[in-house]
Order: sequence, then structure tokens, then C-alpha cells
Amino acid sequence: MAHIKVINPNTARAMTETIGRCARAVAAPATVITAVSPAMGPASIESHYDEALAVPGLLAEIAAGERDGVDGYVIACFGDPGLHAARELAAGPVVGIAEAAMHAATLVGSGFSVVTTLSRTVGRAWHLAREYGFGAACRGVHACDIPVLDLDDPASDARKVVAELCASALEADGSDTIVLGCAGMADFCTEVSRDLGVPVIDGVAAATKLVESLVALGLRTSTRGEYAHPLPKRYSGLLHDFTI
Ligand code: 2AL
Repeated sequence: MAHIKVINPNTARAMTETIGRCARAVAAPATVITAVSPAMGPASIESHYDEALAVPGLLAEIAAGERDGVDGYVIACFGDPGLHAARELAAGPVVGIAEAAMHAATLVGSGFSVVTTLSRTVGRAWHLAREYGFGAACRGVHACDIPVLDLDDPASDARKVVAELCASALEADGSDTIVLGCAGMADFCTEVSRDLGVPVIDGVAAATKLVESLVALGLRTSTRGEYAHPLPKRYSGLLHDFTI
């Protein structure tokens, strides 16, 4: 039985519940999914500043997961904040939803489009596509300009706007696969996929299944070199509790 901790690095509890539901929907019956938000951090992550300040809370959740014997982790924010630092702390695999979704997209299509939230997040998505080696497979990144916390507002037509943007992105980019660029879009996936008739990838589901597979394969993060445990040293001020 695998225990996977899915960390939504923002503090929006309703979004964490949706993320947990979407992870459980694809996990094997014997897999235990714990979905959490950190105790501290931004309400949503839509800038580099938000990302940087989401990382301490995320790392505290990884450290707590290690004490609890968690087998693997999903970082459920499309900027994959703190991914490499989390890998240094965790024994088991840590997978970000952007990297999981982009990997999955290149296995089922020849070129993908990313549909993200605010325009200011477009650069981050491109940066990650290139960092992960998918600079050529990523054909375009499109912003719906809906703030993260408005995605699940029942009064908003976010689902419709995102679906229409996915359709126009396929045309504009000549792509054949869609990557949803926010964890808050996780529960749009089935419907948008049915509407478009192409693979639509939610990174929360993709990362959950990837971590589950890696745990089943007995694979853990390498501790040789870059991902070795961080060196013990003093952390001061507000970061005192992060001292290793
Ligand atoms: C995200 C996400 O996945 N969670 C969050 O708070 N912001 N991504 C995004 N593109 O805005």
C-alpha cells in the first residue's frame, strides 16, 4: 500500500479538497492519498514572489511527511515550486504537476499547448517546458486571465472560458494535446477532454499516477550528488525552525 501526500502549496482549502478528490479518482484503491495545504503561505500562486513564499510551507509539509512515513509526494502547483529542494528532503519520489503533465503529453501526442491562468504565468510555463527538455514539444502557452481562486467560483464561467481557450490553442499552435496549467483546473479535465476529442492532461492526476508507479517500482530519489540531503547548518530568524 502506497501513501502519497499531495501538497497544494497555496493555502486555499477548497482547492486542496478538489485536488485531493481528483488524485483519489485516479489512484489505485489501495493507495492512500493525503491532500494538504501548508499552514503558511500565499492564498494562491500567480507570481514569482508567491512561488518563493510558498516554498517554506511546502518544505515543512515534506519534512512532516518524512516523519509520518509518506512514500511519495506530488507538488500540486503548475510552477512546480520548491521541487528540487523537496527532493533533497524526501526519501521517496517527488513529482511536480507541470513536469508530470508535460511528460504525459509527449507520450500521447506530438506537440502540446498549455492553458494557464494569468498572462504573467506564461513565462514560467515556458521556462519549465525548456527546463524539462520539452521546449520543442511545447507549441504554445495561453492565458485565460482568470485568477486561480476564481476558477472554482460557481458564479464564473471559468470552465467554459478554459474549454474555449483550449480549442483555440489547438488551432493556433497546430498542437494535438492540451496541458491544463493550474491545479485549480483539475476537475475541468474530463469535460474539456470530452468536448475537444484530444488528450487533455491534468497534472494532478498525471503526477499522482507517476508517483504511484515510481513507488511500485521501488524507486526513490537518488541521494548521490545533487539531491543528497541538505547540509546541516543554522537557519536564522523566521527560518529558525528549518534548521537541519
Ligand atoms: C497555479 C497552481 O497550479 N496553483 C496556484 O496557486 N497557481 N498555477 C497557475 N498557473 O496559476
